[in-house]
Amino acid sequence: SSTRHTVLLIAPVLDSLLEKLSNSFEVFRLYEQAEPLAWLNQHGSAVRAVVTRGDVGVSNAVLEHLPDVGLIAIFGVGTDGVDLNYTRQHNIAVTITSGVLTNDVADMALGLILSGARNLVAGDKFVRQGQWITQAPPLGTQVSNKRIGIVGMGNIGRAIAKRAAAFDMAVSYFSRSAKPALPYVCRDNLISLAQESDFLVVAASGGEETRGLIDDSVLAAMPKHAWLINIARGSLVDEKALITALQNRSIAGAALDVFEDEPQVPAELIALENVVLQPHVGSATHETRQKMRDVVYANVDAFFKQQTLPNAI
Ligand code: 8YV
Repeated sequence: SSTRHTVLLIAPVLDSLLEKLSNSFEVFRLYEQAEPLAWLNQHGSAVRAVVTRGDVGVSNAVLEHLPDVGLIAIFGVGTDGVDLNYTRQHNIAVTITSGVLTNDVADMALGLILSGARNLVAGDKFVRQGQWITQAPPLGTQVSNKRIGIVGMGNIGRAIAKRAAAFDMAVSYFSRSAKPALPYVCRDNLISLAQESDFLVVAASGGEETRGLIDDSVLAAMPKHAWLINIARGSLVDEKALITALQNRSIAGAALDVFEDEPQVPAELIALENVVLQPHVGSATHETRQKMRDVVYANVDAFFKQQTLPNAI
């Protein structure tokens, strides 16, 4: 009915979230509008809450058409797709799905380390294509007891460190703030961290502050046998420089869940054998996506009930 609160969905999310929201609110899908700008001009003033994904965000150009918006509920934890200066100035609350996806993303980081170093993807192909019948499988690289360098020591970085410690790995990290309570070695210099890491794992926030953090100089500092792992944001890694390093074998390989221009993945990366590629699925388990759905819903619901937002940033 016309008395229902209006929610604008910027990008597709879990079907059951759309369903749940639609049961209580008037939900519009901007991504299904043939003329998004015309739609915004006509209906934007009715929108009170926006729901979007961590990997998509919402542009100021869209927000400028929503004079009454008071909430951006993110399905995910990354806020790099939202201009937080703009939302502060315009009194727009932002919520994220904090807590629920940490373990899955950390699991993915360890999975990528093992996939790369232990040739899991190549080994699968080796069996399927019948090479095992006639050839000895290639040797991999040991993971246990190696040195892991973690870029970013937030919740996800810590969960990766904990798992790495169980593999008897030596853990060091680079972070915007030192965490003296943690039993890991803190490096204030990314080059030093890169030099001493057999596996360099990117787990920091995206956004302008960290854009291109892993540049040619960091890649050049990595040992020749080292792997780069990225489960954070493609924006943190200079993809061109990475491709060059991989082609020149100045590093051993890369295992990547995220890319600069998703879902586009450069043909040069696809052509390389020393690369493991995943379609941004760090948080993509049934269990976690349902929890993310419930967190997003709870925040939208609280907003319209004028209650405290459970997951405001
Ligand atoms: C995405 C993520 O939100 O948490 C994040 O920031 O990148 C992911 O969880 C996910 O791709 C949504 O589909």
